[in-house]
Amino acid sequence: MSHDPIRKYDGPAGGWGALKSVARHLIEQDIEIKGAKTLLHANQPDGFDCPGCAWPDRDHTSTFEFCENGAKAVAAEATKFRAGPELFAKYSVAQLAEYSDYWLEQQGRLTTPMRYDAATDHYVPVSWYDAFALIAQHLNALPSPDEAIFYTSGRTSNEAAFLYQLFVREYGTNNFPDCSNMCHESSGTALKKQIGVGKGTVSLHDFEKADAIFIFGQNPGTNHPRMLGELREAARRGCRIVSFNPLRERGLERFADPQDKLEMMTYGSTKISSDYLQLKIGGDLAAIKGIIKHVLERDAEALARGEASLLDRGFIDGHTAGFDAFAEDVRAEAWETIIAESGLDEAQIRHAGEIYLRSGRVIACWGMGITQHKHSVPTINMITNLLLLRGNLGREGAGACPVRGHSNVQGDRTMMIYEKPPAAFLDRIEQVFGFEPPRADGYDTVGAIEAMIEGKARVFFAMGGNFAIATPDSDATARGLRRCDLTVNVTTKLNRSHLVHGRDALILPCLGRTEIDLQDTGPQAVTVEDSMSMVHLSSGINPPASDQLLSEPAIVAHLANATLGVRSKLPWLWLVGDYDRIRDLVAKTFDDFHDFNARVRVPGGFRLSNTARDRVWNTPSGRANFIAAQVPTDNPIHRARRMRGAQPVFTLATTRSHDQYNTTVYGLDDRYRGVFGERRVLFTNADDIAALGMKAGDWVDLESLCDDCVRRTAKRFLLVEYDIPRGCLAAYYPETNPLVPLSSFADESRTPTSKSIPVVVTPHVNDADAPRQRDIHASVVR
Ligand SMILES: Nc1nc2c(c(=O)[nH]1)N[C@H]1C(S)=C(S)[C@@H](COP(=O)(O)OP(=O)(O)OC[C@H]3O[C@@H](n4cnc5c(=O)[nH]c(N)nc54)[C@H](O)[C@@H]3O)O[C@H]1N2
Ligand SMILES: Nc1nc2c(c(=O)[nH]1)N[C@H]1C(S)=C(S)[C@@H](COP(=O)(O)OP(=O)(O)OC[C@H]3O[C@@H](n4cnc5c(=O)[nH]c(N)nc54)[C@H](O)[C@@H]3O)O[C@H]1N2
Ligand SMILES: [Mo]
Repeated sequence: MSHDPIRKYDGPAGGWGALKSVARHLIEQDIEIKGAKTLLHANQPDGFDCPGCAWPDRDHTSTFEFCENGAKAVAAEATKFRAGPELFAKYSVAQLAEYSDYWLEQQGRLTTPMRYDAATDHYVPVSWYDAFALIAQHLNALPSPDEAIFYTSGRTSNEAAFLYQLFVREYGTNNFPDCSNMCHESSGTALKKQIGVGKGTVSLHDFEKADAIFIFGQNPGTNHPRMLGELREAARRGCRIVSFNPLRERGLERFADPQDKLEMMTYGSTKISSDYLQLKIGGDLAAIKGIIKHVLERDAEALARGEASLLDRGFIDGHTAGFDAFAEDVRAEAWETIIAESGLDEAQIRHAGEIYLRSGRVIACWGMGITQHKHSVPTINMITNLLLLRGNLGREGAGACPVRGHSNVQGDRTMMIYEKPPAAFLDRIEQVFGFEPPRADGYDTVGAIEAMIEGKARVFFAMGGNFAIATPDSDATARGLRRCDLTVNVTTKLNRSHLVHGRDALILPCLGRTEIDLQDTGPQAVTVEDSMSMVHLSSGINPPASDQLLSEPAIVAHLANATLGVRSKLPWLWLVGDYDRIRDLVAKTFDDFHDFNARVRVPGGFRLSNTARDRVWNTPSGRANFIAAQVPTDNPIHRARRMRGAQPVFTLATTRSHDQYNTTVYGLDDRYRGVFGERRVLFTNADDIAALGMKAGDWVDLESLCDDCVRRTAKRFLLVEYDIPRGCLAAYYPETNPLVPLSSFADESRTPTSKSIPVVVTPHVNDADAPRQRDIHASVVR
């Protein structure tokens, strides 16, 4: 059957499949020659930072590192296609909304500022001058600056982010929801209170020295393909790689490096994970606590035999607090609970514990499989507890590695795109810039949606991203956005957020990373910070997609100028004439950025300080904290199961396919998972399919369960048999975002629980609610 969307994929990750896929994407975007040249400048000293992901590269000076998904991100930006005024003249907003996210993306780069015209339901061209005047008029008419919201996605450069937060704070609010709120907020929250810094502690060098790498809830084959290169090297020298993932992910199993001629010629590959633990969705806290329980039991036995402790007692005594209470809590947790909640058996957990004990240096990596649950913060605390036991923090070859998503999401936060700015930073702003910044905390992503729904926020401005569908509870978010007086999106490509808009709406097209950014004093470079705190320059090499595009820093400067005028303390337009001037202000604001312009020009850039890495603990106790946590047995999933009795309630994790970048759908395949030409799939255990009385290939509807009694459904998904534990399901985001309740988020970090949604599965009913379309690949908001 040639149209069957499900075909088993037997190859490794990478390999010829990756090369073929890149060639196809370049051809599809009609950019064979320019595209190939563009690719050679990704992550080069004189080139641009790859807009794909935040994984670092060797000193940012290495020879070209091949990355299939980086290539797709570059191709998507360098495309020949244009979404210009003709497109908007041809289609009304209502008509555009009928098309899928994939189709919207395929229209190409935005070329012209556009303003929504309610009379015709079309976007029409607007001058930059009028666009800024309109925003200024709305902002200045608000009774309070706190009624405006300023979202940021993670591609924004340090320079743009710094100016943006400065403008917004001078305007008068800390309403900075950002994509981080939905991403690694749980990591920042957990690490900050535990080790005093909210970032990872490792560098690439540590990957060369580690004896074991534990990977929790991350799919590097798709989302951080360059990480596979490091893992491959590590595996080859005998480092144990232990993966914790409910799904079998090909990239964690085998990888063929397209740069290795022998591996390619012989169709060979390298085994990545030495051990693969298929735990239940949300089972990580239990599994890690079990590993720790094993370690403590073995340590007690060793001590009883009169042998040396298996823990790093010197480190625990000299650097940590709370060990005794923590150990007591671990001992009190029953193995039965650990086994039931992790979905692993005792032998598997003890086996992982043995690997940990036998490895001198251990790195723990994690991704969205860890951060998007109700209990994400304690889970990350548990990962860190595990590291602390044997001093696996702040020394070579060991440490914590939350693998960041967007290419500058970490830098944006460093620049204080943050709704809860610390007082010391605000004091510094006041001292350096002479205005009084607002002191009250602002809205995060969930808070911003609630405020819009309640009418407490009336202007929504987005620096990048796709707020309408990246956020939880798509219908609720749409209601909020539609209540606004004005919605503005600074973006490169047409997306759903342009179509779910306020009474007034603007689309402001900006330059991408790959493009030459020409200002008064010549072409400009921007800076970004990768997942391991390295800051380096990025300069575009392609001519802009249209001569009407402005850079993000220029957009902020013009907006500030239009809104604040003579009220402002800053010479906005002068600042963007030369980005060195912006970097000088960054240097004055953050001590870590001293001599910014000089240091960032050293090839490879520089690394920001990280106190935890130096074993200095910026916590109230002055020490690294062991933090005890119960294995949760009363989460929304447990409650939903109790309520439903006999009807099976599944735990749904929403995840990325191989052909997407968050809400950007590049293609309809998910090669490594064997899915082709279809996105509405539901990965399900074969026994669960049988127990439902259904068969693979049937279409089903999903309804999520939440105690707020709102009915949330997502319709028409194809049942696909997959190697995943019973009771667990996986499907793609953003199609499943309507199922994530706005009120369901992680404790402390408020990250939406998009990896653990309680759902029931029923046969598909073809009613008016099902995605109609032109488009089965579905707009999630209609
Ligand atoms: N090509 C590409 N690259 C990307 C992105 C993209 O969309 N496309 N997105 C970027 C962004 S912003 C981010 S944040 C990162 C995201 O990169 P990842 O962190 O890899 O994100 P996901 O694909 O959402 O899923 C992660 C993995 O978690 C597993 N998982 C689900 N639930 C659980 C659980 O309870 N426990 C465990 N242990 N595992 C679980 C899933 O099976 C999946 O393998 O990638 C970045 N890079
Ligand atoms: N259910 C579920 N929901 C999730 C997640 C999940 O795993 N499951 N993951 C969450 C995570 S980790 C994240 S980070 C968020 C992502 O949320 P966002 O960051 O809001 O979404 P993206 O899809 O990355 O944004 C894509 C859009 O950014 C614009 N863009 C691209 N490049 C540029 C640029 O250089 N400048 C500007 N101004 N715009 C640009 C394009 O117009 C494109 O349409 O989604 C979150 N939502
Ligand atoms: Mo992310």
